[in-house]
Amino acid sequence: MEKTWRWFGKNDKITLAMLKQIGVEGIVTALHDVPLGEVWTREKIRDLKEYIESYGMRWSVVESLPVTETIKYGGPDRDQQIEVYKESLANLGKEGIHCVCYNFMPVLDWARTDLLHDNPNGASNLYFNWAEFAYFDIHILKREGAAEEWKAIVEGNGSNASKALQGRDLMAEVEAIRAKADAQYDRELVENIVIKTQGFVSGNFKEGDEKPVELFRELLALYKGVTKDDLRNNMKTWLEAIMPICDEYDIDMCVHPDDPPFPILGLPRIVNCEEDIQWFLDAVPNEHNGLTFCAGSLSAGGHNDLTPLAEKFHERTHFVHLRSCYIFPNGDFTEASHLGGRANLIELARIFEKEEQRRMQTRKPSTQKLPMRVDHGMTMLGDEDKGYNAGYSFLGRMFGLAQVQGIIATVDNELGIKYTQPGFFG
Ligand code: DNO
Ligand code: MN
Repeated sequence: MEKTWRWFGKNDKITLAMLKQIGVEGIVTALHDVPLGEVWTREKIRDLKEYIESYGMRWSVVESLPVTETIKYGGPDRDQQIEVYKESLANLGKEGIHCVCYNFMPVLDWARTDLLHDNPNGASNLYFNWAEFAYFDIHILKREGAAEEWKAIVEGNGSNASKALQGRDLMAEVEAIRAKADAQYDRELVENIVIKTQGFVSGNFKEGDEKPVELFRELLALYKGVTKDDLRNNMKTWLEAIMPICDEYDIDMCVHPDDPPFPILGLPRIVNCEEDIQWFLDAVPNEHNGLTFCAGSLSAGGHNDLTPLAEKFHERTHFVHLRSCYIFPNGDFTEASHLGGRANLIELARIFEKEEQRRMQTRKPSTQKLPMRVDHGMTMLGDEDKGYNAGYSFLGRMFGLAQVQGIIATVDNELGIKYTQPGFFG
């Protein structure tokens, strides 16, 4: 696999020169300054690409070229937005970029309730607390029917969320939170769930948004009546529309799984388990329609067994996120060490290293490499003061990357593949 790193552009305090020192080979980034729904021009793409190349690395993956809400819920300007997307894709292809990550999660991209949860080692990790999330839904968002939905989940409606929460008196916990919550607590929760995580990934919310909760409600309203089947059909329509461009320019599309891997806030979610993955791959059977194998997002759901998933889907995986989650007995989850948790990254690295060998034999040079990044990392040793996006610390991610580099070198040794560590004389 190619060792890559998510970098947020020229203003990122973590510079390309720093990344070069820690063995990063390829960059994962986006044109973060282009507003949602506008075309990415060749000039802007080329400018960033050349800047990355001037540091001896390549722009390996676009994460993300965002799919606007209208394409997801099937709004009136959907066709126009699909055209915009196609134009951006063609421009990327013309500039020699061949891998694009996106997600099909309505409204909310990835979600956590606590961004600095204490780890036993004194560092911190991202954390998802179901009771806090339910409190946010019922009492801050005040979503219609939310309390009834949560009750049905807790009472056992057969869903994966219901299984995750088995035996937990979630409604009592929500009440306990409500009894102690004040305006500041609510504000912090909104910051964590909506602003600090969403701000830089979905483009829907921005730092400084005055009324994020109101904006949230407006976005949720767009999905009124949109079912899981509707969302699936909209994804299929969109994929079919863009595949000719992907064929022409040899672009791999890779959808990021839902995080957490459950439907939330009454919204349908369609990429969070084996059956979902199989569905979208079969719906559009073109090898350019592929998956971002995010071991972290998938392992946050007890229903997902990661090694068999990788064994099943490696040929349609075009981008890998190697991190792992730990699920507490009550169903909450946090990000584990890259050497622990539910995802066995050693086994996954073995599968994907073999997959890269296969790609060397079967694909054109432009899409032979299989890019991998460690995704999130701990916040540690003063990362807090360095200016970073939630989960995207410098030292914490570097620690994870070093561990994963060791795993890959070991696996390569077993497989008889020559491992190279960039940046050294030998
Ligand atoms: C979560 C992370 C996310 C991801 C976006 C993609 O696992 O990888 O930041 O990049 O959800 O849209
Ligand atoms: Mn991920």
